[in-house]
Amino acid sequence: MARFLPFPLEEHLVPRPERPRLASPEPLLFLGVAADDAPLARARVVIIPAPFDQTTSYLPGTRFGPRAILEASRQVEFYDEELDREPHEIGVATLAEIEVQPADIEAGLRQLERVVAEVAAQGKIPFTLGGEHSLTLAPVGALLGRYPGLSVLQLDAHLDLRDSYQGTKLSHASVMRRIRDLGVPTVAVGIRSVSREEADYVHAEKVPVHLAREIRARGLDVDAVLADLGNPVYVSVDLDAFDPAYVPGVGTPEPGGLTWDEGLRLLRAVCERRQVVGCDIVELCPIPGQPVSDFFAAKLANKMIGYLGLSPEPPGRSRPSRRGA
Ligand SMILES: [Mn+2]
Repeated sequence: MARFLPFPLEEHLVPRPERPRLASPEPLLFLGVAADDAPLARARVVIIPAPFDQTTSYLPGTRFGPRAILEASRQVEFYDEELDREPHEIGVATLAEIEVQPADIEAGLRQLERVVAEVAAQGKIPFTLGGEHSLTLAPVGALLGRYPGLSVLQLDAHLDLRDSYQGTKLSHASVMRRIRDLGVPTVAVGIRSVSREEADYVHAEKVPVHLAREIRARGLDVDAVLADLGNPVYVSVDLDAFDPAYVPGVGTPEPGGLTWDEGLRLLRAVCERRQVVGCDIVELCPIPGQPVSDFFAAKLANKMIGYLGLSPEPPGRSRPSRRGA
């Protein structure tokens, strides 16, 4: 027995490997275009990732939305065959993610509002990637100061016109009510989920609503939507406006939604015929292992940037002189 002892246990340990250094995460940039190639100074569109996820009521996970869109955007083709151009050539810069406080929605909204206000002050178009829909209050609030005649085009399955939901007035289910409280007219397209309270509000306030059911029955009447819209316009795209067959990864999926082509036709028309001064794509709730929704959102963002290139420029924007000062 004795010959087995003593046995220095240390010799029996697996030698400690050299721990490989973790690569520090690269900042995610839209389309993967390097910051040197897309400087903020030359950007007409500024991407603002905003991972809000505090009031999601069905499926949480929208905090992962912005990162998933930026990841997927690296696979989006630069060239757009519809427009015969590369949309990013108008200048696209990507900012760092907005810091969101889990227990303080208002702090995150204030930060987003400040960032959007600064982007707009520089004559650029703020393009927020969500994140849950409650975030839209911040960019609309920020832009309202610059554009008093602002109106909002909302693509959505839900009206989001509840006075409050689950105890908060800042819920994603109340965001359009808060925006209308600011005196901003809203036009809703793709709606197919309505509460009794919202139906009563729509009738009392004469909110223009283009129901998905009517769009399915008679086709999408782009002229009718535009006739309801003022100028300039903020465009808020809740991905659940589209049918979940196209984009299942959303916080609150609803059957019977818009097609990809209907959405594009409407977005192109509003960019061509109105001054679009800001926009967002919200409510992406990525499904692990199933990137179709992430890619849908990323490609939609790139299409939207292409259409923004067709939109009249905001007043006061000075193009950098090629000859210099
Ligand atoms: Mn919705």
